[in-house]
Amino acid sequence: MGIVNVTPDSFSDGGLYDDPASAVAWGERLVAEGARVIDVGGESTRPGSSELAEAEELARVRPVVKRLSAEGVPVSIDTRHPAIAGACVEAGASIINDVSGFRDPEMVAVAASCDAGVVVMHMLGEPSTMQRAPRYDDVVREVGGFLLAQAAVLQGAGVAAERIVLDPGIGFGKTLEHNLALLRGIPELAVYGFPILIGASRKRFIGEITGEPEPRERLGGSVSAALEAVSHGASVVRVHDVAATVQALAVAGAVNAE
Ligand code: PMM
Repeated sequence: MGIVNVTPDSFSDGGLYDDPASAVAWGERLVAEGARVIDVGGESTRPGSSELAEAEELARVRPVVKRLSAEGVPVSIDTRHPAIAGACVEAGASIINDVSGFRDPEMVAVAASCDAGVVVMHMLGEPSTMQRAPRYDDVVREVGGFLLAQAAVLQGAGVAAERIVLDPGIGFGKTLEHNLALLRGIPELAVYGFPILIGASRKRFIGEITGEPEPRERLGGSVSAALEAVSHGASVVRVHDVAATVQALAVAGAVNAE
């Protein structure tokens, strides 16, 4: 899954593709590099970010979703807002990626009213507060429990199990140790039978491990995180650097083909 953030302020690529034409061109490039899905987002959820006016978010993402979908690219819409999810599915998006994990009943209703895939992500609290001393007794068990409960809510509303992907939400209300425990714990999350998505690309924990303060300079760490995620059982990796990740996964796949 390649990332297209149509935002002026994302932590890792903010401001690079904040007009529709350059965002579409970037998405096309990621597809050429081997992305199978493009995740389009218009609201930064970085720690401390504030909620954007929905109209502004929709104006950013809709033309990008529409154009890429019309070109036959599978598009995922990264939003916490039901109206935006619904409008983007109508514009051609085939996946709803909700970083608040379908906690909003209206978001569940949107999912139930269409046939899009859904990514259920775990976040502790809200983006504005999530990194204030996050605490868990057993992070893998607690995150897994939340994801499973939300999958049950979606299924109860009529969303078939085959449409559901689970994501432990690397960096969303987690310390370095929590993020590492979740990556090691992917096999425990995968036993529920839903595919697991991991978004570790360029995130702060990579900076904490390596000392690299600049997100764009975290390519090696990001590729390593993607390889580890897949080797632990992730089915989808959400990444900024598609070419390098695809190449690394091809080699890892060949080595492990026996
Ligand atoms: N991370 C970000 C945004 N959306 N969606 C899912 N499902 N999983 C993630 O880990 C995730 C996400 C934040 O990263 P970005 O600002 O680089 O897009």
